[in-house]
Amino acid sequence: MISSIVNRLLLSTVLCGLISPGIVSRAQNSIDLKPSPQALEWQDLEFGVLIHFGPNTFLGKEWGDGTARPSVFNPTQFDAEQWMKAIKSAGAKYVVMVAKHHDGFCLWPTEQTEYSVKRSPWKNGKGDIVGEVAAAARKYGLKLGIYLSPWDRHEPRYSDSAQYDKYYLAEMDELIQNYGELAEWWLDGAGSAGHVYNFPRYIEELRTYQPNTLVFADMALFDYGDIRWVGNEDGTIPYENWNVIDRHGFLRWRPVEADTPLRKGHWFWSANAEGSLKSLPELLKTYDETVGHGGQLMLGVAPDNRGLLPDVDVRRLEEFGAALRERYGQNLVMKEHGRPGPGSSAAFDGDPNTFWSAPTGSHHASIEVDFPNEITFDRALTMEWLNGGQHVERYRIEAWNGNSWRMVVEGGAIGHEKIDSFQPTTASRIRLNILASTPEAHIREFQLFRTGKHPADSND
Ligand code: FUL
Repeated sequence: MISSIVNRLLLSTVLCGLISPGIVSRAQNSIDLKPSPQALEWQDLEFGVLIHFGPNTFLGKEWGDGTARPSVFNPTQFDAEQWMKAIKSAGAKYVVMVAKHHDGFCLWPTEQTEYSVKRSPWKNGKGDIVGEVAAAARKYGLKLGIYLSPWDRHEPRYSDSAQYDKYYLAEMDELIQNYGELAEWWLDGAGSAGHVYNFPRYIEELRTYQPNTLVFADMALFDYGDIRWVGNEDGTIPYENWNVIDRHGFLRWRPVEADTPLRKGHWFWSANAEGSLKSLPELLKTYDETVGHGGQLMLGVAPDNRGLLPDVDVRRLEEFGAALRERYGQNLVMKEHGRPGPGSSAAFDGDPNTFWSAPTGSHHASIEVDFPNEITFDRALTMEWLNGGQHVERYRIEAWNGNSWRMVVEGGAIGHEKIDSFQPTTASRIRLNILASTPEAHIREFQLFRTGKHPADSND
């Protein structure tokens, strides 16, 4: 934290030094940066699912080398609605479909190559996986995103950057013009070291047809994606998590997404890998360490060679959704008739569309809720209203013990959402004490729960 404050001061000083005294201007620093409306909308989605399906599914591979014959692609029971139903049951809000993985095989009937579903036996070459997924996602109220791998191990033009840029752009044109509104464009960095892509041109094309789509990218691949990769596939976002970061000399609001597969080590389905399915406690821990650290969870699911999500995966997704609803569906502030202190009801109303604001320009403030009867709670969920920027740097959750405020838990950044878990605490007065914010804190929600599950139990 200290280092982040020092960095901000240093940056402001450096930038101010560049401005001549006569110019009335304000140096840009991280607290001045605000998210776009598109970024805010995307951050509210919180939980997405990434779908891998293709020749690899039929060959038990993770990375195809581009030599698989299209004839291997033949799902006999393909049903995109079965996928969406299961994904929806987990509580996800959007899906990202891998339209082309590194093997170069296209899951829509593209005009740009013969290496696609058109040459497969599936639906006699008349099928369109991307189209069916897009329709099913819409039917189930899920937003759609697309992953189009830059690295292409099949396409001969890949060895010529300029030629390949044209090819990628033409593929992209089909995907951004024919499948409705896209929430996210996924640029996977794998395999691309040393290859030069014309990303500014790709983004220009994307923005022309899809002005509201956010671009996900590893910063090592592409300097100015809208969403940053967390840097691991373990399903954890290191805490603290700040939305504004500077990588190549300019600050940007760039929220983080953590992608992790439902089956450990498997983005694609392969036979006899049920043992790698993550357990429910593992998934809940992942949720708390991604969404609960103010970022996005992107969970990978893999339909099998029938074209269906395997039954065990479907059940695990359903259990995950049910457990999340059980854990975070019963806010004690509402259920136990908590009475917010003066002026703070917007933070306690269970409605993330309203927010409480600390006095303008303040750096600390607190909000309190008291209950007609004592409550026992062991988890808290706090959300910052980010439209004005990310402000909270340090806070405590405290309980009144009859004489004084006792600390329950202490944290740094809040951001979109912070989940805290602690030993059960019983009290009738509880407060969120903002110890430091730059400038004033804006709190959308402060919720309390009794779950009976703690980090130490996570792997039971
Ligand atoms: C990685 C890829 O190499 C994996 O195959 C998978 O697509 C994952 C989501 O991203 O970089």
